[in-house]
Amino acid sequence: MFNIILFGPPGSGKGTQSEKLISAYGLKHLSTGDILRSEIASQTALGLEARNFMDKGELVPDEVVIGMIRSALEKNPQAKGFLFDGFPRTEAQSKALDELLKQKQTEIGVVLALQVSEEELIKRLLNRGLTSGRPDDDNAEVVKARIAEYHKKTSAVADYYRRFNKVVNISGEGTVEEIFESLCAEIDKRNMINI
Ligand code: B4P
Repeated sequence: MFNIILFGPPGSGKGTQSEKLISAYGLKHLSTGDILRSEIASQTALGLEARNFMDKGELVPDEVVIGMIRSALEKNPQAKGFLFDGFPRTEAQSKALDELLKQKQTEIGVVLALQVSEEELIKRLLNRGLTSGRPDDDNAEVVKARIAEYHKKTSAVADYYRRFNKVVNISGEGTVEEIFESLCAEIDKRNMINI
């Protein structure tokens, strides 16, 4: 099994690149943002709770997202590897993920960290807000709150995995294809042949 975390601030291209990576490598895509949006669309209790946080640009509580990932891992015993997109977002989520993977006798192979300037992030998210219908994208204050939340809680995830030498920084500026090639080069170096 080879498991990847695609890491970066909101708007850095995680969702965009994940789509390409899962089809190139046959990994199972686990995006906590996508799962939460689908819970909101189905108006489940979890979705209604999550919405209160997401609409303000805040992170959803750790126990909620960790529970979602635990059940997604259980539902996919045959996966040859997972691509985690938007998870983990706190140090507590990172530790919980390591524990869940350990129970499956596997681990994170690499954390690919997309680097994008704050100006570009704001531009991309507000631009997506024009068409996405996502309430967290169409308001500059909420977009800024998401970026502040990233600095306050999520950047610690990269620090955590750096202790295990698992983090590789990748420029997230340029064309989608150029960034995809840089990501693939790092994955290929790490022997995806093993999966
Ligand atoms: P996510 O769904 O993870 O949203 P995101 O970080 O904003 O999206 P992403 O980074 O994938 O977007 P992309 O760059 O692809 O989270 C949403 C919310 O859910 C969070 O704020 C939080 O409340 C909650 N949540 C999710 N996971 C959680 C967790 N683990 N714990 C707690 N809360 C959690 O796309 C951005 C735009 O850039 C797109 O329009 C795209 O077309 C464009 N773009 C991409 N690449 C580009 C490029 N190279 N050049 C120009 N534009 C580009």
